[in-house]
Amino acid sequence: KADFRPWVDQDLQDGTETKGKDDEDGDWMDSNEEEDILHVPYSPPGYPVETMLERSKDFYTLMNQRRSVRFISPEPVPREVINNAIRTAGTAPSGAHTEPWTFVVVSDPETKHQIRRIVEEEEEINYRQRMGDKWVQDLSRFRTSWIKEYLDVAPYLILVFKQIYGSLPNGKKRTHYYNEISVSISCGLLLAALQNVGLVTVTSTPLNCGPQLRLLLKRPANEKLLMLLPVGYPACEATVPDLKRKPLDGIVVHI
Ligand code: IYR
Repeated sequence: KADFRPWVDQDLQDGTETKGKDDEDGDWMDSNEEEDILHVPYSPPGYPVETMLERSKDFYTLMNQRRSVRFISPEPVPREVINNAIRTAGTAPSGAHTEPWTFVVVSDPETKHQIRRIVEEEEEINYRQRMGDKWVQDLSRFRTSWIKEYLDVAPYLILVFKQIYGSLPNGKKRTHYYNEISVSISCGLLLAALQNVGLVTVTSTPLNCGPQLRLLLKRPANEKLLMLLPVGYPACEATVPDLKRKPLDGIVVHI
């Protein structure tokens, strides 16, 4: 019965979805306890076709310049820019509008260093043992490794947590439907918002680091780390692999 959760897509189950003993008990919110919502008219801005074409091209051009960057400048970035990017991420749609995300922004150098210690220790084991030869070989052309200087150097580390359930002020729990895909969408918006202001990041998903990082950052048990984004200006000596993207006819099927 506890395992019947059809809103968790099979493909998105990663083990961290499994309810622990702690998650089982507790009072769950009933929908009849929720307030009713007023429905109001909605009329967002529209554009003439010409403008649509131009805007679609401009936005594509901007986003097509986004790259995963692992060489980040220590130069400070205004906190309000980061806050606005996170506000944008928080506009993502979510299952039953549960907004199941927490963005932890770390700028404290000591905490960044502790994060680096945890990530590098686990990633060394990942590269040497857990990932296996094939995975490590598949990555070799990207020149990644377990050494992650950007974790000390980037002015901000944004750790994105998915809340696998909600905790309401009345102590009751609320089901967070589709929490993983909801937070993943918000990460996509965050990447776009950062690109829009000329900042860079890399979508790192540190394998096996979630529990330790959650404890370090004093996050509650209903939160699981989904992504770690180091954010800043690109270092002037930054390089990226010369990757090509699939053309439109390789990714679209019109029927
Ligand atoms: N998480 C590791 C390894 C890694 C895995 C994939 I798949 C990549 O596209 C890149 C890296 C790391 O961050 O180094």
